[in-house]
Amino acid sequence: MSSTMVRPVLENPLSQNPHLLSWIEECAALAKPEKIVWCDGSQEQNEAIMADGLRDGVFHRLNQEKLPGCFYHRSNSNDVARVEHLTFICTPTKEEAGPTNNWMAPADAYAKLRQLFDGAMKGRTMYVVPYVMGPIGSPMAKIGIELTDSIYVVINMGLMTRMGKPALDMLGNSDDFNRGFHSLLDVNPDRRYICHFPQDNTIWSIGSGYGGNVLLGKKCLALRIGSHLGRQEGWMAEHMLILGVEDPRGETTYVGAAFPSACGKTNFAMLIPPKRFEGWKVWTVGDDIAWMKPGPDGRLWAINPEAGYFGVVPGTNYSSNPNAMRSIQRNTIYTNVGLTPDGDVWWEGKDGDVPEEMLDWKGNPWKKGSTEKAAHPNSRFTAPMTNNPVLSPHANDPQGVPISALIFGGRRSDTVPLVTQSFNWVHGVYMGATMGSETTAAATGAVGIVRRDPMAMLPFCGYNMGDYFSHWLHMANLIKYPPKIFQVNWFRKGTNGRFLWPGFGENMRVLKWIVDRAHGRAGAWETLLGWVPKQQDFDLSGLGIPLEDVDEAQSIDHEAWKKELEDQGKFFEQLGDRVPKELLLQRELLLARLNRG
Ligand code: GTP
Ligand code: SPV
Ligand code: MN
Repeated sequence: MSSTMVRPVLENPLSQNPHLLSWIEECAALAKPEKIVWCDGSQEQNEAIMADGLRDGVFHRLNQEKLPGCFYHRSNSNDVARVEHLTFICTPTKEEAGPTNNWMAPADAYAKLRQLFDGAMKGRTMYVVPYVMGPIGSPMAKIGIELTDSIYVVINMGLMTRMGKPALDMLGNSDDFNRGFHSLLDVNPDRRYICHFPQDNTIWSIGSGYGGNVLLGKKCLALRIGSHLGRQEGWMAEHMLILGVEDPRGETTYVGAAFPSACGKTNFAMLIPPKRFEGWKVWTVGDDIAWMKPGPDGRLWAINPEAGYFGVVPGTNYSSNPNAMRSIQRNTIYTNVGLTPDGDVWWEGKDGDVPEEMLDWKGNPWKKGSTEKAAHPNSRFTAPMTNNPVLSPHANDPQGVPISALIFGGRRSDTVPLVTQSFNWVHGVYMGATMGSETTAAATGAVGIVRRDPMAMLPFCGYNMGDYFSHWLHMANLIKYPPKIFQVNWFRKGTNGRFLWPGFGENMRVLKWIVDRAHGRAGAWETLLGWVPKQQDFDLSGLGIPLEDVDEAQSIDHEAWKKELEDQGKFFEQLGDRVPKELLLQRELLLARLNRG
């Protein structure tokens, strides 16, 4: 850094780690904050920082009788979702980032962002946020330090990660930590970049204050940098929920499920089985991210690196997701929802009456009957996982949980059946790799467009997608008892545009078949796409919808699949010659089966 650098005062450093201190000094010399505050994670300090946030208007206190410990935040209206076009993987060569990622040469990215960071924190406080991704003491856990000038980030990191002193204790004097550097700058989309430097275990994020762009432990470290580390170290970082299904005998089976953003992970992870499934229970281990590593017993073990939920608010209610509702009644941050005159929150799809008037997510007056949405479609809650009534007793287990099944699920109005089991691991990897899904409000850009989103990782894979597929194939060699792989689609629609499958709690029926199959105790028919449930093995009693709808949700439309395979072919071509041959052959095989049928 420049020789004119002033040594900023590091008041009461909470660590004497020389690598950490010199890096903080370097960043502070660039961003020039007025003050540096170390976050220790204590309740007292969190409260003091929240008090500053309330004073500065970053947060509003909600009605503490209705929502104790809950606060409200509005982000800038130009800054309400992840920005995939401004997210970069900065590897030494473009080839390493691959055709699905935006790429900048590391030197260019550092130079460009250094200019933006220069003086970005003038007159502001820089918070040092130490955090652990993963249960404390887990051999799979990783440490990150985020330097940020956003109080919103500090408070959210406190809910989403194991934040504070334990992270510094775990780090000791090691140099092995993720270096995250974030500034709001002027929250201008023209000066907004989310840059990842996998080779340096470094993330620089500037110009945004929103979710996945700035809570650097989440998508940036746990997925983009994590996937890079996983490939090097023989594990997997996936955009997956983890749940445990307990059967009436008390046996719990763990599954991981990858659905793209806003496609049902939080809902599935907190599922309450319908009445018919008396004695069954679902436990949440995680709702967004899984780190999975082969264990000494030959099984695949998974931890949830996070400690909280950053969940989609609209559509959440006591019938769709009662456990989420119960999780957000206290100590929760609400971002970009509607605000009622009595300090309560509201969103489209909430239970109860629509308020006569309120302020919408932009702060504008809103009246009942308005055609504008009161809550932004990507409005979010941040809640500690300890609020969840069905939090798995293993959520803090350093060893994680053993995974018996992996599920891929996109949002598809047509073509993809309700549930299919792959023939084997390679076929399952092919199913995941070719997954398509309609885009949602979780990222800026058009909504409802089908795009290929391999393993729900299109926006999150930190290296070449072809190499990522190879890593998936390679993992089978490291796992003696690999999980069975399934594909689901909760979102298929009938001719009149309504969902054919009721979804939510009723997904338990599909989940039970998956669990039974994983244990080799349920029947299945072979179809050209894979194994599907036999009628007698798929419990539909008391479902309350016409069985023809279920048949339609499960149907295979050959013409639609021919089109689907064309699209998959184009995608593979776009990915280039790094796509493993096995996957190309899987597509050829399916095409041959289709053309014969
Ligand atoms: P991210 O946090 O963005 O990664 O999203 P997510 O995958 O956790 O999605 P979430 O569970 O928040 O669900 C997103 C949207 O999908 C909500 O509007 C839900 O109401 C809807 N949804 C979830 N599960 C189902 C389902 O089984 N059927 C239908 N029709 N909709 C669902
Ligand atoms: C997603 O978009 O997949 C999310 C929300 O989970 S964010 O943290 O913004 O990435
Ligand atoms: Mn997500």
